[in-house]
Amino acid sequence: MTAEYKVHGNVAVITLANPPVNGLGLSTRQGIVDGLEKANADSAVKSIVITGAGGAFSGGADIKEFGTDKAMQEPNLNSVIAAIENSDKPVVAAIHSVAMGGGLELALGCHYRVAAPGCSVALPEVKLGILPGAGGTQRLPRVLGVEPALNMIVSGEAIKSEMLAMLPGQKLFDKLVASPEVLAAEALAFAQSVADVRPMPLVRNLPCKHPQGDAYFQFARNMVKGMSKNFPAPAKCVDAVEAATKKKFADGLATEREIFINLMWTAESRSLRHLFLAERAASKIPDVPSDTPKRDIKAVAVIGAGTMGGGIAMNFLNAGIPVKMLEMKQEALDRGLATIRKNYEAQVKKGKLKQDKYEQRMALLSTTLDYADLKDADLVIEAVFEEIGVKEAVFKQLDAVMKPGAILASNTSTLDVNKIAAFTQRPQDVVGLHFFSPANVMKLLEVVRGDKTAKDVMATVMAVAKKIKKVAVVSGVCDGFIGNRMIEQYGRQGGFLLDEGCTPAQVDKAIEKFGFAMGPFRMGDLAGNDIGWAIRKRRYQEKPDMKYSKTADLLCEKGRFGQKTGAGWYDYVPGKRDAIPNAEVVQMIEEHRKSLGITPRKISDEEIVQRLVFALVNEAAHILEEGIANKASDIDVVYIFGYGFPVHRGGPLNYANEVGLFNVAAAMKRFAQNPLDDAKFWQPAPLLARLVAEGKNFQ
Ligand code: 3H9
Repeated sequence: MTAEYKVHGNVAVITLANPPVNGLGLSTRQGIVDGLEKANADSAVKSIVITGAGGAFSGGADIKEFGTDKAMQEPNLNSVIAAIENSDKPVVAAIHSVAMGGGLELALGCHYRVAAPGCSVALPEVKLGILPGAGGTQRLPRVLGVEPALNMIVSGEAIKSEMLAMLPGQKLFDKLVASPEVLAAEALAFAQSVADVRPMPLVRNLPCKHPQGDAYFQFARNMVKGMSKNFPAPAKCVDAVEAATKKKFADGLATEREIFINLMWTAESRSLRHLFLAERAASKIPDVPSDTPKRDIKAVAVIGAGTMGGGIAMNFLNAGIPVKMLEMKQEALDRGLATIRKNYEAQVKKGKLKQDKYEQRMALLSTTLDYADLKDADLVIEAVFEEIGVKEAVFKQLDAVMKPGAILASNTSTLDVNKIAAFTQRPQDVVGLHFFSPANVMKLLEVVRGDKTAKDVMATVMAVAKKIKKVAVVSGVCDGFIGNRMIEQYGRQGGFLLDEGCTPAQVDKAIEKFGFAMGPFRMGDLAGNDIGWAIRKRRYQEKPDMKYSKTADLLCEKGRFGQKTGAGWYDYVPGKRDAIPNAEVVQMIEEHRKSLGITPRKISDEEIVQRLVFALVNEAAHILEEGIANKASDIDVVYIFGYGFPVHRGGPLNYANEVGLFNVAAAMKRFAQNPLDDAKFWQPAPLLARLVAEGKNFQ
């Protein structure tokens, strides 16, 4: 049982004890009901307190139970709340730290609520593609008022208990105690003080009205529609709260329940729930236990003050960690510093950063031209030119000056981390930290584990990633690691589609409609087409059998490198990012097609999307089988946080599972029949073929 029962004087205390966040799984729900029964049967008990052990009152329903029989098994959360409401003795919720989702709903079912300050209060179900399904949409408007409640339900954002306690007329908290330390004693005293009060108050009996009724809900609907185009849940939250204002409580509850169950089965909700768990699972490395000792990272050094180096430095400054930045020339340092300043000043201007915080961060930054000045850093990250000879020079110098135990990291996006490690006498301290540009904004961090990287180095960098608010995913060593290795196949398909009859705008539009933030050609223009060109030139030498469309090379030969040159696949007006289709580029593609003797055909959006996305899936299956990625969900996390893959589809492998792996493999076999495509690539990866044969999904 994951709820404890104790009696203090004449108050029974039921303590949720289901770490890490007292999720309301079946055994906890049963524990609450059993506790209530015991308390009601004990004549010495006059009132009841429900609270949570450890660092949470409750984080809500147990997300890991969703999709299993246990989620719906009685007592379900609504039955638990009904048992509280029907209790003969008053029930007081003693709320602290975290009261979210079903946890808050549980508290709203209690007769009274006593809260500690600093508690994060939220109905975050919308972030999982559902809505509160245990009365939250019906009870919260009754205690906070319709508008504040709807804002909380639609945004899912947490608000601190002390802020909520200040809302005029709020009935959420009966008492806000002075500090978390006194909560237990104050809740007991409160429970004693209300032991004989009859009738006992119930939130369900409070009125729920909005003075502007229909007009307000129409306005809310319009707002929500604009904000959440790929997700059904936010609009449904409005429906449920409207029901609270228009229907009897029991009928409103039934409406909420029906919507909750329908949303739970949507692909969008499955994707969001998958991502919630995937993001947290990514930080776990199978052979590196969570109690692995970590090295202390108190000071960081960054080699290179270019766009990447500056962005990397900002992450640490933002987290309060001092950074020393090294460059070869003073001018380069000055330029780097000026860019960092400019970035922070833009944030100050927008009101996102306070002036004093900006100054504090800049005060943590120092610069040097001398490697010897880096010797005391605990972690050094190299962000210099992507060329193995340059890396060799840097790592040899670092090896000579850095103190023993310092972690030596490379921000390489393509080079062999094992080779880089071998430039030093301490390969166990070398790791890849592949940041994504702009490094101060993008959440993804690929942590590249070399063959000799020590386990405590891995544990340390994963913890550091969390500190600087990155989502870190571990990759083994291979060309392009997880993300760029996959994107190369996606890019190749983009090229073949042009050869066969598409325009860049047609391809981009199709995949953007699918939900990608940007299609492959707009992305190429943003990143710089010359980068892909350099990689292809290398590939032509290394893998002469690999087939590529030549259109991208022709584009680069015209100097159309993308936004930075004002011209790429599209044209750009200086200072703007809008992609304007260019007739000459389209003509260039047509002429190239003609030169190959290809008659263009009309290609459907469906084929475009399948070829681009399934190319990612097939390469991902190879990556998984080779052990480059530890698990399928890691690959989804890489694509969601680093490559603009649509969140509502949950990442390429979750999407493939949703489509059905049999269908994915069948499409690949079809694509292999296309003589203009790459038949060899489209052979389903052995892992994929095996999963299809066994009727299984990517796990
Ligand atoms: C709901 O309540 C539906 C009801 O309306 C209706 C029901 C009928 N369940 O985030 P962290 C785990 S829907 C299971 O790194 P933090 C998490 O997986 C639910 N596990 O910590 C991780 O496990 P592990 C509505 C949960 O301190 C560990 O806790 N509630 C749950 O940064 C630490 O998580 C939500 O959506 C859960 N509900 O943040 C709340 N929550 O160590 C979602 C967390 O094995 N949770 N875990 O990887 C959060 O927002 C944050 O986790 C929280 C803690 C703020 C609680």
